[in-house]
Amino acid sequence: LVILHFLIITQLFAAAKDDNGFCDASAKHCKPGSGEKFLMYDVNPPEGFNLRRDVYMRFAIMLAETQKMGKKINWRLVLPPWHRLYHWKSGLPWNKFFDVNSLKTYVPVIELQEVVSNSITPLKIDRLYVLQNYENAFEDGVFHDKWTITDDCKYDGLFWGYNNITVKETVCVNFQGKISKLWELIALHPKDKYVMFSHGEIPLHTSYGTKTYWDCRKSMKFNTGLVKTAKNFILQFLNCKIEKCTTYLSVHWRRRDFAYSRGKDVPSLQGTAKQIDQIAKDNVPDIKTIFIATDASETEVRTLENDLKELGYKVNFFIPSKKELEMYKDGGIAIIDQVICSHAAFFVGTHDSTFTFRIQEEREILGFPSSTTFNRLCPDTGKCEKPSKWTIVN
Ligand code: GFB
Repeated sequence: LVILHFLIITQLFAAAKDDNGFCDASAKHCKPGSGEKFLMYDVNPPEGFNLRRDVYMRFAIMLAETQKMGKKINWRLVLPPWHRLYHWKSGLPWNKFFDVNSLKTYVPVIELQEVVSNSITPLKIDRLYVLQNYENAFEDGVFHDKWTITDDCKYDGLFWGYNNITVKETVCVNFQGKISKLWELIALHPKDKYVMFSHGEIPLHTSYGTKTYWDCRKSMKFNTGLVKTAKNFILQFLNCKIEKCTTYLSVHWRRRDFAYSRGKDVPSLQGTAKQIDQIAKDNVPDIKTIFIATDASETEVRTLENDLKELGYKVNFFIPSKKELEMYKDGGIAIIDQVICSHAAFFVGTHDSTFTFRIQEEREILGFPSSTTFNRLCPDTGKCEKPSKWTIVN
């Protein structure tokens, strides 16, 4: 195993030398055509924004960790546009939502549209690895990290709607285990310059919850315009101008598909206000201002708002103007909701929602006590497991 690992790393560095020219971590000195290589990936189309953020971290860490192992290697991670998300309508670059310069402090990244526009000819991906799960993940009752090249798969993506991207060779791979194992596939063809993995959600984190994970997570700062809009709202409606507010309680109330497909994990519409009231009384009895982030329908929103008002609360939602919606899109509005939730004195989320997880991480980065962060709405009756606490490691 050690020999195999050595061979792979040697091949990778040999390939890097062939191409001469390296990216530094900030990717400022990595000009197109200078020999850099591009690592591309996509995610199963039905997956939402916040799981995709997690998949980004897996790839970013995969690259950063390899860079740390010794010499610099000249790979850049290509940021896949937010294309045709199930919950959103349009495909957008990362800079709409994130501070891409901050991402670059962790690993060299580049927007896909830059790669495409920097390429003189239509972009031809050297190898597209279509990842798929094994039929039986627990052969002999054990989950082993492994991959097998097969001859049966279908690429179900659309290259993010770009019709000038093509592929030289498609390789079908059954894959399970840690993402760092993808280097073994890349090493099979060390001369490849553009390598893409489809179904990037299949490989697992190498270091979930570790310092490495949090270093990467901290670099995922939001677009400054979105943060500014959220902070203006907090100042104007929630009466707070500091990072750790003491003036309001926030709730992420996930509805839509969760309301019907996860009824056992979430409260009923009628039960929600009563539960928020109890949580507020038990934890922040002096607070009478509530901020609600939600994907609920207009009718559900009005019902909850009225119920909470009857219980004596001032209720706030971020309702974008037409211009703001046009400018920020659904994704930007979701981020503004997350930022507002993350600064509250106390936060209550929805069980198993990645939208909630990302708010909890943001609060860990801001330094809130974890008792004010890892809280959830419960079903009206029955069991209600406490949320796992993924606390920050500095
Ligand atoms: O982000 P996400 O993966 O979280 O998907 P889950 C939910 C999407 O719904 C978000 C919208 O990206 C938003 O567009 N959304 C949800 C919200 N809550 C809010 C909110 O409070 N405010 C705003 N503005 N928008 C996953 C789904 O959802 O759950 C998968 O993405 C699947 O498709 C899975 O359904 C079960 O992890 O909550």
